[in-house]
Amino acid sequence: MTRKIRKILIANRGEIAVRVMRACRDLGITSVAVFSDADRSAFHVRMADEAYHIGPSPSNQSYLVYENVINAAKEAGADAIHPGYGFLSENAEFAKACQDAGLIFIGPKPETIRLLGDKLLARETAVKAGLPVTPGARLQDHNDKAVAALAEEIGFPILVKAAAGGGGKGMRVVSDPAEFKEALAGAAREAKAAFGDGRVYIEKYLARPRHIEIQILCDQHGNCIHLGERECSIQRRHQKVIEEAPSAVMTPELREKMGTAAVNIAKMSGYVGAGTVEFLVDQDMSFYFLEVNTRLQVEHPVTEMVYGVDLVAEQIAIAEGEKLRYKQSDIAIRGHAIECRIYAEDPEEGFMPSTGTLKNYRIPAGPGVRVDSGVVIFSEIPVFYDPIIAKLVVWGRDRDEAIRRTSRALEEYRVSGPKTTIEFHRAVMHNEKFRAGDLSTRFLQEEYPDNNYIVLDDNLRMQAAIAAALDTVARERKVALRNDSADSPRRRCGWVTVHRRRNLKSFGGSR
Ligand code: MV4
Repeated sequence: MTRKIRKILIANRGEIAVRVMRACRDLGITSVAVFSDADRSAFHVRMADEAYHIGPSPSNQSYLVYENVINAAKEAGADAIHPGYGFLSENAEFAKACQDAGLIFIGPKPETIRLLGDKLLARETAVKAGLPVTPGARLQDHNDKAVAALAEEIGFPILVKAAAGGGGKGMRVVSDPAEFKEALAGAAREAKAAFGDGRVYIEKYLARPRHIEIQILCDQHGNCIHLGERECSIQRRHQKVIEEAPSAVMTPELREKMGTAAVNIAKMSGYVGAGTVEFLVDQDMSFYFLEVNTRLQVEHPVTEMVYGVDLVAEQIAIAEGEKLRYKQSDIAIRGHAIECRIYAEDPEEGFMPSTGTLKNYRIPAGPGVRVDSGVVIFSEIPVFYDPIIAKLVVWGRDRDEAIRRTSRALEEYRVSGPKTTIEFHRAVMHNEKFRAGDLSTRFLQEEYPDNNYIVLDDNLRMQAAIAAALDTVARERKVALRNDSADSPRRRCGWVTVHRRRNLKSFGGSR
């Protein structure tokens, strides 16, 4: 059964709301924004065809109040709701409420969201579907002597995880058997407080894995394909910072194996829509199922760029009941893409959110460059939400070209007002381990232990010295213009020497 979608309400804000609206416009679908008090004149509101106010600034009084969102959709006469990421995107109750209101929820079925949202049930589904998992177990009774025996059998270090967890909450690493009981109780208590669900389980702890995830697309007719992997190891405090596709260590054989595994758990769970299957990959390239994200992810554009697929357009087609337009054999990778998440955070102050007005904002462009921005010049960055302001996504023929173009694009980016992570990304693009593709989830901790990423390498030190010298000379001769306003002293590299020539012949043309 197919049902044409004419109007979509986007239950989100910022760059992802804008991203979904662009797909709507490409498809001739009317887009409806929702907004809180703080977002009255936000970019996503200006980009929409229509907009509805849904409450005060705090998200638990606006973007998270699903009755308000559904009422707006009904009032607008929308056919469907796209939840973006975060907010209500993985809320099974919300997906069900959409269904009950006669609205298409652009995502998996409520039952699938519920099943995979429970990390323990997801793990058990993965086992049933034949996916490798790290040695581990469900725990019935924490005081059971068998539990201690089980831990010994698995071997330390052991990781205690919360069934309701995600994003690292309710996790405990245990290296010493003596600390085991206390860790179990602590994790259970924390999980109970955070999620109202104190169930925990244990797994063998991998100390220095990569985080690699597989993108999947499944239609309502039982067809399911994968679109390769994204390498997401560069993260801090469970927040991804840089992602890329493909992974520098991937082989076609391993991609095929991991992709098939992802498709298998999708089929086992009755998956419909776009989704992501996360894996940990060990130094010896063994991979282990981690969890399934039942939403469009922040980092989806790197997959779009290397596979030439519009994932949001595919989500919409799937929601309309269309059959997948691609067979697995149609999916071919081309080149390399890197995403830098541009956060309004101050790397020099421990990545504290930095709010205020964007007094200057100029985004890069040129070959291979895509910027998914949620803001424009003079936008206000509110304190209430995730501080992501844009994603810089860059394509190259190979990883090396993608890195060089990313560096160039980062140089071109201009932001004044709030502090951003742009400088931080510039440092990583010059990092030798990064350039070698030598990554793990501990990359940032190991490379920048005190957040002191502003360690100039020889090349940058030289550039800075030359720029400082030129600066002095330029000031004396009064022939230099600063090419843009920027707050960082490192941007002295961006001074331009302007040669003014007195005796230029006029060619008669007007300028
Ligand atoms: C692990 C692990 C090592 N061993 N499981 C972190 C969040 C949650 N989704 C699962 N996580 C991990 N599970 C085992 N058996 C290490 C992590 C982990 C991690 C995983 C992906 C990306 C970043 C991470 C940062 C710290 C820990």
